[in-house]
Amino acid sequence: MKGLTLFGSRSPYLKYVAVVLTVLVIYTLTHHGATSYMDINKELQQQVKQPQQSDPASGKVQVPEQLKHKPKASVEDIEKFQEQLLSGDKTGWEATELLSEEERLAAVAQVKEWAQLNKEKQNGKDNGAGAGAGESAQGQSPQQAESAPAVADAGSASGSASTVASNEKVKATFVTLARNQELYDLIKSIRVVEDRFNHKYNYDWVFLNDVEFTQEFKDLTSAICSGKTKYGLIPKEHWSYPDWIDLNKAAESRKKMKEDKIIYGDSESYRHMCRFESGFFWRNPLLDEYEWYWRVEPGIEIHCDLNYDLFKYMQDNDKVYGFTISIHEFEKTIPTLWQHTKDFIEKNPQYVDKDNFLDFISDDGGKTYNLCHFWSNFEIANLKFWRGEAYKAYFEYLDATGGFFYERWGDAPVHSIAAALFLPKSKIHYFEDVGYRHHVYGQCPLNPQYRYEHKCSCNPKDDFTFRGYSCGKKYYEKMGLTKPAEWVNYQ
Ligand SMILES: Nc1nc2c(ncn2[C@@H]2O[C@H](COP(=O)(O)OP(=O)(O)O)[C@@H](O)[C@H]2O)c(=O)[nH]1
Ligand SMILES: [Mg+2]
Repeated sequence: MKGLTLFGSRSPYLKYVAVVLTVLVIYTLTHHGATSYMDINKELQQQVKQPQQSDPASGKVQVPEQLKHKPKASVEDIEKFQEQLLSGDKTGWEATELLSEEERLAAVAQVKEWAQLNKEKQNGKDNGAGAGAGESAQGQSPQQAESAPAVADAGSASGSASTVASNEKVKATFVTLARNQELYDLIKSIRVVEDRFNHKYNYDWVFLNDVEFTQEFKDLTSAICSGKTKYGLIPKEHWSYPDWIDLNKAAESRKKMKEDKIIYGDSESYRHMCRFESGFFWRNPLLDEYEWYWRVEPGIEIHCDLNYDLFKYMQDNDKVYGFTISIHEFEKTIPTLWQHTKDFIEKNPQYVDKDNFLDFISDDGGKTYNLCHFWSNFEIANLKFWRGEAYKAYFEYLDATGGFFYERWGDAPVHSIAAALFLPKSKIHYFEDVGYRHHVYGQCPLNPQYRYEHKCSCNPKDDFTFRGYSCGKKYYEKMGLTKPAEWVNYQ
């Protein structure tokens, strides 16, 4: 083998270089605390097991004890080790066999010189002179940056914002609207959300239903949730026909939509659900104490470990609305939604943010809606947005038209249009790092290193982001984001 030939040769120069390099490698490993590949792996495992903790004083995430650097080897330790190594003592390593006496003495002299230089540098630093000179840069080298996962680790991204982070606990909760008969699909979702995320943070969970939850529902969900659980019966006025709705007209519309084979076209309860999610869930008194929510539906999956606090990320980075999947709406469910939206805006131009994201939802400057929306079965958002004047006025305007019943407006396009128009686009956050699935559509982070490090269980071939029916490509383009390097293979 080539390597052996090299060591086996009598070329004094190469052997000498090999020994000096070995010395430097050993020094680097011991001096910087990361003692071996095995140790790094152990540390990574510990990191996963350890919940992130905030320093009450600064609010910053603390480094778990196990990850703090081990005591550094002193220059003296290394010198001693090298002298032993080069002395001809054969314990451990037999490199000296390769050296002539002359070469050995030259190597010893070299190590001594190096040790002396290091001591001088160290003394200089202790005296405050030349601090930082010769220090390795704190940031990533270009090479490291290149090999970093293409999926931004929002955890570390939020690190930059930790200077403005408050140490108050985020006022956040999960919220789930569900039927009693969905219990067994739901507990699978809760289990995976807990395992991938919430067992580290113990956020509360609010359950809402238009009928009383069964005792079994409460017992099982309470057993799985790590935070407090709360169960709410939706008041009638949030889940019924408003008095201005013509019930015959609504029934006619359902009949027609059924004939046209529109999904949920003939369902009354689906319409109540969409209207509730649009205009009322955030008014439920159980949510009053919270500022943030994460919506979870029965049957969803989370594919990857989430090793940072997503709520805190949203809060610290001044975000308002977070999503995972964006998709086109079925046009036949919302034939007049955009016209009503334009009418509302004409009457209330003050609500449209100057840095809005209209580009994402319209391809012709607002003339028509391109049907793109954020899929609302996953939402991490600030309740203040729905509680605010603009959204409340918008919802009430839409509700008065009867479109939730005469057509079949979904809460997803309603939420998305509002977020795109009333928020600056910088407040919308795409959780590209959250592996997620609902029904047939899913998101699977495309970067293999990310999937490996976050123990993802998804197949990137199932990622929907860049497929034709998705709005993912448009989102990246209109938000000015760089697509993951792998995207071309998953269109
Ligand atoms: N309590 C209650 N929850 C409902 C009802 N219909 C739908 N949901 C919930 O509303 C959410 C969306 O409904 P789903 O059937 O999943 O609609 P899809 O995701 O659009 O297919 C889910 O969390 C359901 O559990 C209903 O009639 N009563
Ligand atoms: Mg669903």
